[in-house]
Amino acid sequence: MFVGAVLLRVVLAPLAAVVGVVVYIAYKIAVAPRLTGKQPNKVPTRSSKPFELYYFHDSLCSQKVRLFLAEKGLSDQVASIHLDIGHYKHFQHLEPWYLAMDPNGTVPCLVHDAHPVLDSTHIIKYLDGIGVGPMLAAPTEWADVIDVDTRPQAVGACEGFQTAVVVLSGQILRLSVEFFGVSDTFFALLRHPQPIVCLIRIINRLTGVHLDPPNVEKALRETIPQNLARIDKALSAHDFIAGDTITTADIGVAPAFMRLESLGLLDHFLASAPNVQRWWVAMKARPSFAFAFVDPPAEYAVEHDKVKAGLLEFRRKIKAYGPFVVYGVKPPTPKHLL
Ligand SMILES: N[C@@H](CCC(=O)N[C@@H](CS)C(=O)NCC(=O)O)C(=O)O
Repeated sequence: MFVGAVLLRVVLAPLAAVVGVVVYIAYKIAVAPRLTGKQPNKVPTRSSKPFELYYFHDSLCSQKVRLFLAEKGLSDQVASIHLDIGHYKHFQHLEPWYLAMDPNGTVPCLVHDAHPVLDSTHIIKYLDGIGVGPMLAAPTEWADVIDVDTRPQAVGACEGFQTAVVVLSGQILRLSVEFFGVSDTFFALLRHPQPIVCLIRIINRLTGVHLDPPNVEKALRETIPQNLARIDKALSAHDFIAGDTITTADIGVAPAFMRLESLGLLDHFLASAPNVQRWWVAMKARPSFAFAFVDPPAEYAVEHDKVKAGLLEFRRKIKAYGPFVVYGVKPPTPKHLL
């Protein structure tokens, strides 16, 4: 009797509570909505320009929108407002005034005529729909490569080209946590009003979940090579991914290519993709790149230099040992040994 009661109190009850919490969290993650599109609420504006873009300079989603704005010929009509999303300790995207505009607490957010438009894929669709500049929409068959899905379920399954690049970029998040302090990062992330989002970001940033070995292996061996092969095939027939002119297919993936380049991984992946190599040289020469890929504001120069030095060291290792060794993943068996 006594043993049974002790067992119930000390083992079974806490175990049931833990299982309950885990099931609840898993359920919340599975059904988590994604806030997208034009929001009904009006927000205070900060400039007289028609568009305001809240962005972080090294966010793939922000770079995609900046590239798109420049290709539309709208760069002069945009007021750019840089937010530190915690890489330099400020976590401005979690401040109440920003969360009132974007309850996701993510960048980018475009404000057009005082209305916030959320999510990079929806921002570019929205801008294509308001009749300014050239139409840039790619055929729907390219929709999966354009999207940057950072929701936990997508990252967890390493779905899609850009998500796989986000997985390999966990390295950059590690650098920022390493440089700017674990406890500061932890307490800052607690500020997010949605407990689930808050928990996931803490796990991601502090434990490097993005660098989960099976996920990294899938990114290196499958998701990225397969998508590059598909893009290379498309580029064998024309100058741009979806035809003879630039579209959101090219704009959508370009930041992921830039990220692979800054991690020192691009040469590895492009070795067997000659058409992508040619396309990438031509893409980088476009004037829109100067608007899209920028340094952070001068106040972050010292921190930015530290991150740059960390990346340089990471690239050196990739060059010396190759991505499989550096990410701790078993290399694929050479074809002749299969
Ligand atoms: N699907 C969204 C994803 C937005 C997103 O996750 N943005 C990242 C930067 S690329 C962010 O703001 N992260 C904030 C954080 O990790 O705390 C989009 O395409 O805009």
